[in-house]
Amino acid sequence: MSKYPFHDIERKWQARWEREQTFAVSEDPSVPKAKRKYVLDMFPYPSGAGLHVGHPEGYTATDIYCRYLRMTGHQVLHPMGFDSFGLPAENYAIKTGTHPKITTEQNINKFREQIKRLGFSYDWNREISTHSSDYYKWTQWIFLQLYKKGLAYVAEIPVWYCEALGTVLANEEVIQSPEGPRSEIGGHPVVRKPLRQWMLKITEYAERLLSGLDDLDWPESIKAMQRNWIGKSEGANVRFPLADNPETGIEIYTTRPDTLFGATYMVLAPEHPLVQEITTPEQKKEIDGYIQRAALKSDLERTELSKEKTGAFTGAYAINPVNEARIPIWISDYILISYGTGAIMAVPAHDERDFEFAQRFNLEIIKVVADPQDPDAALVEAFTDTGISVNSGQFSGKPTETAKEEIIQWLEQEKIGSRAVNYKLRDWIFSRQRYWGEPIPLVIGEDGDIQPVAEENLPLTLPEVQSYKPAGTGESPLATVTDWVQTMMPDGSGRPGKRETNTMPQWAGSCWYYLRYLDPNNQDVFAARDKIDYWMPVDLYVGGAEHAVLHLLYARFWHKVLFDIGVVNTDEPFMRLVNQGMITSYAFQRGDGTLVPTDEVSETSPDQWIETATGKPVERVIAKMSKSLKNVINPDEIIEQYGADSMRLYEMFMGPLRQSKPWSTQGLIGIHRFLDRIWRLSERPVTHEPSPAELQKVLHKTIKKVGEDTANLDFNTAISQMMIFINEAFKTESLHRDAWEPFVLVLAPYAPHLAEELWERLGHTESLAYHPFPEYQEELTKDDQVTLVLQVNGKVRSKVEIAAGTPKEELEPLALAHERVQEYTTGKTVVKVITVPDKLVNVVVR
Ligand code: ANZ
Repeated sequence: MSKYPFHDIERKWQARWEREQTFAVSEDPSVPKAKRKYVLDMFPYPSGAGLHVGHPEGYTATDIYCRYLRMTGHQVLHPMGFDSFGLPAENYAIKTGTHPKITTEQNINKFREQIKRLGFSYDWNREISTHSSDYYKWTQWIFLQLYKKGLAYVAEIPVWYCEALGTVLANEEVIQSPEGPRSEIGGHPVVRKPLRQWMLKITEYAERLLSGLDDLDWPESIKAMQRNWIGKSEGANVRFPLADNPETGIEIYTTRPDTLFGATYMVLAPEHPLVQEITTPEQKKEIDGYIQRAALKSDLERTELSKEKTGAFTGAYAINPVNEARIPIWISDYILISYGTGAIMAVPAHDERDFEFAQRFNLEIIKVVADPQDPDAALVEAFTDTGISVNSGQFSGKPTETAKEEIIQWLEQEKIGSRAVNYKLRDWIFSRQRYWGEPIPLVIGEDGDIQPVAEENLPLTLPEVQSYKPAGTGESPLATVTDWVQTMMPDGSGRPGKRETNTMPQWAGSCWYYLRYLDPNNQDVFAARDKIDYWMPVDLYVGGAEHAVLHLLYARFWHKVLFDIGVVNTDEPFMRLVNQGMITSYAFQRGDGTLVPTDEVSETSPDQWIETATGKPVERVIAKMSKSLKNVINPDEIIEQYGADSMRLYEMFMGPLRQSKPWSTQGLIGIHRFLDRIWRLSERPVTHEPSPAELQKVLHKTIKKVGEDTANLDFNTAISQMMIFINEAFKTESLHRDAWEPFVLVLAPYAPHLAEELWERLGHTESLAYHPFPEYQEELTKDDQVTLVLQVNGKVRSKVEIAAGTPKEELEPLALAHERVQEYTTGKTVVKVITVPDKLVNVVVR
C-alpha cells in the first residue's frame, strides 16, 4: 500500500491547470446572465511576512464554491490580485533605502507562489497590482471624474496628524485607546492639526449609502456598522434670538424638538463664529482662556461621556422662542463645531451631558417629558427616554413622537425653525503626505487655480526620490523632487504650475479593483462596458469583517459615482458579502493570567498541561496567533508536510465559515488521514458490479448534502457527509465504479488535486473541472420506512408508517396520541406501554 503521494499529485495538477489554462474565462455570450457568476476575494496586501492561515480560509471557501458552480453549469469569474500601495513597504524603504517597488514586487512574487500552491482556480490572466502604473492610471482617471463632478475639494481643516508616520490619517484610520487617539497602523499617537487637504465629498452620498444597504445580502452586523458610521439623525434646526439683539439668532440642531420648553440655557462650540461677538467685556478673559485650552483637544476627548464637563459663560442671553424665557449662553468643548450647527439648546432634564453640566454650573433644570410609568418622579438624573410631554404649553399631554412632529410643524409655521437631518459621516480626507501611493493628477497655478492633468497624459507616474522620508513640513517626499513638481499648467497657456505633491490613501486602489479584473489589459478605458455588463455586480464577496467601514464604504461610494456618470451598470458593487471568521490559536495560561509560549508547555494527560520548566499546571485558552506566543501557523510548512488538499479541507472542516475557530494541528492530521483513507480505498480493484444498496443510499445522500451545503457555504457539514460515505465504502471489498466515480466528482471542489488524480485513474483524460456535478435520486436519499403496529391490550388497532430507527422515546407518545388508540384508552388508566422499535407499541390499560 503506497502512502498518499500528495506532493507529486499536487505539483502535477497545478502544472497541468496552468498549462491548459483550465480556469481562464471569457465572456461567452451564449451563457445567460443567471448562469454567470462573479466570485470575489478581498485581495491581499502583500506584506513581507507572506501568507498567513487567515488568507487561505476565505480563498478556499470561494474556490470550493467556484469549482462547484463550474460543475453546475456556470460561467465563473474568479480573479486575484494585490493591494500593493501602502505604508509598510514605504516604512521599510525609509529604514533601508530600498525602493518600495522592489520590496513590494518581491512580496507579490512570494504571495503569488504561495497562493498557487493551494491550487485555487483563479484566472491568473487577470491578475492586477494597484501599484502598477497601468493600473493606477485608472485610479487617477476616476479621481479626475470625482474632481470634475465637484466631489473633490481642497480645505484647510483640523485633521488627524501622526508625527511618527509623518502623515495625515482619515477618521477611519484612527482608533481610541486608553492612552488617547492612536493610528490604526502601528498604534502611534495622533494629534489634531489644521492642514491643507484634499477631501472627497462622501457626505453627498450619505443618504444613498444608507438606503442602499437595505437591499444587500450582507451580514446584519456589517450593515449596522455602516449605518452607525453614517449616523443619520432626524430633528429640527431652531433659531434662538439674542436677548439684546433679536436681529441676530443662534441656530441650533436638536433631535428632540419636543423638549424645547425645557431648554434652560444654550451652549456654543468654542469655535462658533458668534462667540466673539456676543461675549461681554467682563467675560472675555475667561472665554478666551477656555477657547485656547479647547483647541488642544481632539473631538474624541471632547465628546467622551465620562469626562467631567467644563465650560465658560459668555455673559450673553438668548430668548427661548417657545416661551420667551431669557436663557444664558455658555460655551463648552462637548459641543463640536463640525456637527449640526455647532450650537445646542441645552435640556438638562432630558440629556445626560446637559444634566451634568447644569449641576456643575448651577443652571436651571425643567422637566418637560414625564415617564408614563411614574409621571411624578423627581429627576435625580436625566430622563432620556420618550414619554409624555409636560410643562410644554399646548403640546403638554402628547406622547414624544406626536409632540416632536407637531412642534416641528409649529416651528415651520412660525418661521423659527425647520425639519433637519444630520449625518455623523464626514468627508473623506483623501491626501497623504507619503511617497508610496498614487500621485494626485492636479497642477496648481501661481495664482492658486487648480487644473487637472489631461486624461490622455495619464498615468502621472511616481518620480524617483532621494529619500522616502516625509519632508517634515507636513509635505510629502515628492515636494523635494523639484523637476517633477515644476511643470506647465495643463491648459496650454504656457503658465508655470506646481504639481500636487500629496498622494492618495491606501484605500484608493481597492475602491475599484473588482472592475479592472473584468478587463485588465484595456488601454483605452478602465474596463469595457460590455464586460462590465456581462459580469457585474459581484455575486459573492468574501473577506474579513475588519473592512466593515473602510474599504466597503469607500468602494460603495466610488461605485455610486461611477454609476452616476454612466460608466457602470449598477448602483451597488457587491450584492452578497460573507465574512469569514478569524482563525485563532491555542495558548496556555498560568494561574495569574499570564500566557506561556506554546513550546514551553507539555501535555501530561489528555487535556492536562504543565509549564515544562516549573511543572505547574497551565490552562489551555484561545488566543490570537502571535509571534511571542509561538503559536503562529505557517501555511508553507503545512502544505509541505500534509499537502494543499489537507490544508484546504482542514480549514473548511474547523467549523462554520463565518465563525472564529482555533487551529489544531491534531485536527489537521485527522483530515490528512481522511484523505489518506480515500487514497487507500482507491487502490482496491475497480468493479463494474453494482454497489450494495446501503452504499448507493449513502452515495445519494452525500451527493444531495454536499451539493446543498456547498451552495450554502456550509462546508464543514459537507465534509462530514463525505466522511460518512468513505466509512460505508470501506465496508465493500472492491471499488464499485458506480459509486466511486460520482464520489470523486463530489470531492473535487474540496480536494481538487486528489480528485483529479482519482478521476484520471478511472480512465478519464480530461480535467473534471467542468464535468457536471452528479445528480441524486430523491427516493434513495430518504430514510427507510417501516410499519409500526399499534396495539391496545394486545389487539391490533392501527398501523403507521415511520422512519426506520425512530427511537423508543418518540414511539410511545406517538402511539398514545393516535386517534384509534385513544378510542380504546380514554377514560381508562394506562398501566404499561411495551415498545419494540421498528415493530410495535402495545398499550396496556385497565
Ligand atoms: C436638545 C436635546 C434634548 C437633545 C434632549 C438631546 C436630548 P445625534 O442623535 O447624535 O444627532 N447636539 C447637536 N449638535 C451638537 C454638537 N455640535 N455637538 C454636540 N452635541 C450636539 O444627537 C443630536 C443631539 O446632540 C441634539 O439634540 C443636541 O442635543 C446634541 F433631551 O438637543 B439635543
